Amino acid sequence: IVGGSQAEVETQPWIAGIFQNIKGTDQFLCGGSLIDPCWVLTAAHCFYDPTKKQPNKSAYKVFLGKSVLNATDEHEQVFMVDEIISHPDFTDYTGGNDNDIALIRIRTTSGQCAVESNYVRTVCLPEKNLNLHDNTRCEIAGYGKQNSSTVNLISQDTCKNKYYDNTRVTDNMVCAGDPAWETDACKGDSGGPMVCEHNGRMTLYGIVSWGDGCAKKNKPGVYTRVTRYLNWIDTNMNAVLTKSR
Ligand code: 4AZ
Repeated sequence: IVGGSQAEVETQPWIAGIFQNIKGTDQFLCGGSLIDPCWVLTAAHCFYDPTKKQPNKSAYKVFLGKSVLNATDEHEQVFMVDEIISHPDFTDYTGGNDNDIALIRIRTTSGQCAVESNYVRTVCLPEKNLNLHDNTRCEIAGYGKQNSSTVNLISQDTCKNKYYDNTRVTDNMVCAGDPAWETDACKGDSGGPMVCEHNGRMTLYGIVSWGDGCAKKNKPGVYTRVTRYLNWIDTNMNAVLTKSR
């Protein structure tokens, strides 16, 4: 996050940190959001590797309840990954990052999912046709330097036709930015949540996906529009349930 402020994990207790083991060391890869005790929603581009058909599940670890990146937090919970489901129509960077969404199922070594606490909690998914007003203030969080901030939703028309070119921003995306362009999601925040308050609940409205740079004038952050994937999420979570029984 650029231009944000320090945040404790209690203010965004659904935020997940996804790490990848590279040559024996765990490196931070992406953020994510806990949507069910056993499932984290993140961005497909986090796992995109044109040289591999399937990511190597055993290389990843997921942390919940963690306020700081490089130290053990007494409230953290750590998990292995037993499923990574990237959207089959994800178009990668060259295709514009459309359908940038992935589900990962988490398990402790003893087979448990997340345990709710003040530090670990699921976030609500939006209702089906939720279309929040332009300028709605939303919160973004990540494990970047300063890790929480607010941005305003930007109209689809303005984002498509004024800030980016019309073909890059699809209806599966939603743009958000700071009116002064001082704060934004940035490298390392990918996959993490953009939550907006709706009917008194913090609702997962976007997933950090892409943007032209960070906090650049007229170049808002672009987020995966979660409302477009509610059926996909449901179907895939249930398919895995059925498979493992
Ligand atoms: C990135 O590289 C990235 N300003 C994430 C978000 C944005 C730009 C880049 C949006 O992960």
